[in-house]
Amino acid sequence: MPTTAIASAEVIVTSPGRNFVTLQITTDDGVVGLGDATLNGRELAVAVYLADHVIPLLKGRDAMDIEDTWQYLYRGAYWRRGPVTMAAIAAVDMALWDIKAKVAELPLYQLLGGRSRMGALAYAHASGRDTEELFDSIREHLDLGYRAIRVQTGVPGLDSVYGVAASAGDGDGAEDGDRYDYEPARRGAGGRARPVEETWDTRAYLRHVPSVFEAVRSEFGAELPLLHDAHHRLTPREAAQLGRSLEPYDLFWLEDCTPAEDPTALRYVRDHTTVPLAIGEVFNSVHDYQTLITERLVDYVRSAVTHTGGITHLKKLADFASIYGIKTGFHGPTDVSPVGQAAHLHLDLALHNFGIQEHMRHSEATLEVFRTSFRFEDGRLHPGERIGLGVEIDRDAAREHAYDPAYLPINRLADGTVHDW
Ligand code: KDG
Ligand code: MG
Repeated sequence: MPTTAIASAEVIVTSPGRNFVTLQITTDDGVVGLGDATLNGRELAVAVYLADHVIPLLKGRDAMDIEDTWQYLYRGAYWRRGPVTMAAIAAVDMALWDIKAKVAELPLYQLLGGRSRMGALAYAHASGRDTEELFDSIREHLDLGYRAIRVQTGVPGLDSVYGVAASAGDGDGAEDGDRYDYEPARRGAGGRARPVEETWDTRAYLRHVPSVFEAVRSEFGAELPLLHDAHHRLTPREAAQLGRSLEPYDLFWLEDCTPAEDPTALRYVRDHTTVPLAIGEVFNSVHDYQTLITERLVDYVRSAVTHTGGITHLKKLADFASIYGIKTGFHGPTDVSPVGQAAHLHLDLALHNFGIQEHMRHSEATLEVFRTSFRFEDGRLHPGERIGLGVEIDRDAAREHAYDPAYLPINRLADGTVHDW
């Protein structure tokens, strides 16, 4: 038996501001690896999948055999893909890469090919219910050092819009009195949480958004890279209209303009607008991208390591995309834990076709549980020089935060129909 045989594996569920699921794998000679398995709003499904169906298969396997373990868990399940399975495999995969890099006594990026750059250009989320709030938020992020900004805005006539900061202290995980610029999953003690229901009006949104980008460009100039997320809400025709109306403002990308499960929708969008397109945060396999990549229907692939089968699979996706000149823009919301974000940063340093990295700052409470060595300099993120992924979990701090059910909001149209968000 090699000393790198897996001795034990454990699922850690903790909720420092929001819920996280982490897999901790330990080898016979005591090397510990961490993997992120957080599936926002459906966290316990992955925790149970890991505990009941994956951990019993891991004991005794050589932690060094990462590709073989990936294929064993993926093909062995028979049921291919799906967010729960792929998040579970992702967590195992990340933990094994963490172990391998620790055994090699190297930061993980060295095993992924070494550095292609000194840091990963990161974009932050700025938002406001109106232009004044939005400008304040953009200025705040520029002052923090960000050099690329995602712009989300309230829409006249709509009470609230997903992704737009509102007041805090309302169970969203932000500190009392703070704004939050991340996408909330609403928490509720004792399992009483229910999704918030928001009303959506596409015509009002399509009328308003171009005027916001016009204002942002005239205030902040032509150079600042600007991004926008449409959260899968538009039909292909509406998305084409939005793309065209945003062309004068030179976006870095328009994200998730149509429902992601229909790749053919983007053919129509592509035919009608030159706005750069990004999609993929809800995908969980390289196969989800096959049409989009081979037909060059997108410019950026948006997967998260946590939801797309881990480092092994995300590297395959990035390499596949690179053949078509498509770049990465990995999904980095706060529901990807610091462990998952560390994996992104190591890939970002190493991959030749890196594009940009999403960065939503984790709360202080989260960073007391997950201790990172990240650096942020001149708008660029770096995972630090610790060996492995470079993240440690404080188990005592983790125990202080019990799981608290949380759900993403539901959108409804004025007639009551449930809509994409
Ligand atoms: O869990 C869902 C969030 O991660 C998602 O809404 C965030 O769209 C998002 C983004 O681009 O970060
Ligand atoms: Mg998004």
